[in-house]
Amino acid sequence: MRVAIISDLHFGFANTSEREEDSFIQGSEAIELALEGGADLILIAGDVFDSRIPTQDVLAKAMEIFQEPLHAKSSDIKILDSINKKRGEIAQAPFKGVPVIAIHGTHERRGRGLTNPLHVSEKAGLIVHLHCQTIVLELNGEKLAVHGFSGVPERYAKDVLEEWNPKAIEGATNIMLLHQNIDEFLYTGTDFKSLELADMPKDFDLIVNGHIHWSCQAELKQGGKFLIPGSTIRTQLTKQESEIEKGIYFFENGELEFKKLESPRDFHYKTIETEEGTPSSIVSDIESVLKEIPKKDKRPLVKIILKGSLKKGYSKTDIFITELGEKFKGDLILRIAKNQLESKSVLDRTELLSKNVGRALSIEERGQELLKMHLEGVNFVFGIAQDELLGILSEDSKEIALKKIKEAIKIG
Ligand SMILES: [Mn+2]
Repeated sequence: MRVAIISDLHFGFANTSEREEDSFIQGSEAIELALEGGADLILIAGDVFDSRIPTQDVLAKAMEIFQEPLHAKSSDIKILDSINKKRGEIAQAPFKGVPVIAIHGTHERRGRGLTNPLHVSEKAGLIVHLHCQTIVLELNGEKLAVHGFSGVPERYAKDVLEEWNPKAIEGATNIMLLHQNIDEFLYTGTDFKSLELADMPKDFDLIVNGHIHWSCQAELKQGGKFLIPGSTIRTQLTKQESEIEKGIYFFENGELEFKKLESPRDFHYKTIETEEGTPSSIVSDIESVLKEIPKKDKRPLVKIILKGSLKKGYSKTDIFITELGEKFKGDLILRIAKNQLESKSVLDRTELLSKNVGRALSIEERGQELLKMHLEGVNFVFGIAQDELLGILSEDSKEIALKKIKEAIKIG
């Protein structure tokens, strides 16, 4: 059985910006590569959508992409069995073509009982969605068990995984999908323990983790391979992202094979060091770097990191980034980071108050940090998880959030 593995498509990422079509173009290429590459089955390890409530336009575009595997030549995969998911709950339409099985990630996760966009896609008959569930498939006498562990708040990941306790199905190839932080691949610390490779269940042939956007692999001590496929789109313009290629994987006969995506924009990550620089000297340094970037039909992404110090009397706001962006708009998409530039200006000192400078946090993590900071300020005793509270707040249900906080205070 030839299995295609994709992750973190982030449909709808950078909506209403110059990159708004990228997630669809790259996601669509990923699905096409899987089909052209002869996949019998497509697995997606979460963050299919960039938001928990995508707009109808985003939903429609994603659904159009998911029509492709439905119309592909049937791979004749049969469902043999399922665990924690009733047969009647499994969408049948995907099995008329090349089935797509997906878990939801951090970006799609909603509060308990609320419908996320993967539930919607499943109800529409486009995909099979798994959360703490297993589906056992068969093709030409070969058995494959897919175990899905959708994204859960990091601090509960270990407990939820232990409670679910997935077991490898005997006589089958076993693949697990999850979408969490994994300690060994984290560069910034968290105040709680993430899952580690040692926490992965044993006797699995392959464990696929989404969430982390750059691809890497490891051999598990308890046996089996561990794969992070990486995202199909660059959502964070980090140095690491500039050093890797975007693509999908195939898993067949125990071997992994990488296929590169051709549609992603080139991404250049450049650091400019300056000592006692003036805004005009810095702008001319930036311009000379930008002039060296090869032109492409698809405008490359360029991230410039300014480091060093500004001459006394100048503020970072004197460096006119918008004008530079305008000037090079036809050739590239420019992002400039000034937060590593030292300034003696009082105005800029306020930026140092931002605790998160230099830390690669997702928007959700930033939200959680902020919420935590504020709640600590009022001596709030946690009877309710911040993650849950943030989830409720981001759904705009202030009344429910207040009710939960009041309940929590009573318990506390
Ligand atoms: Mn992601």
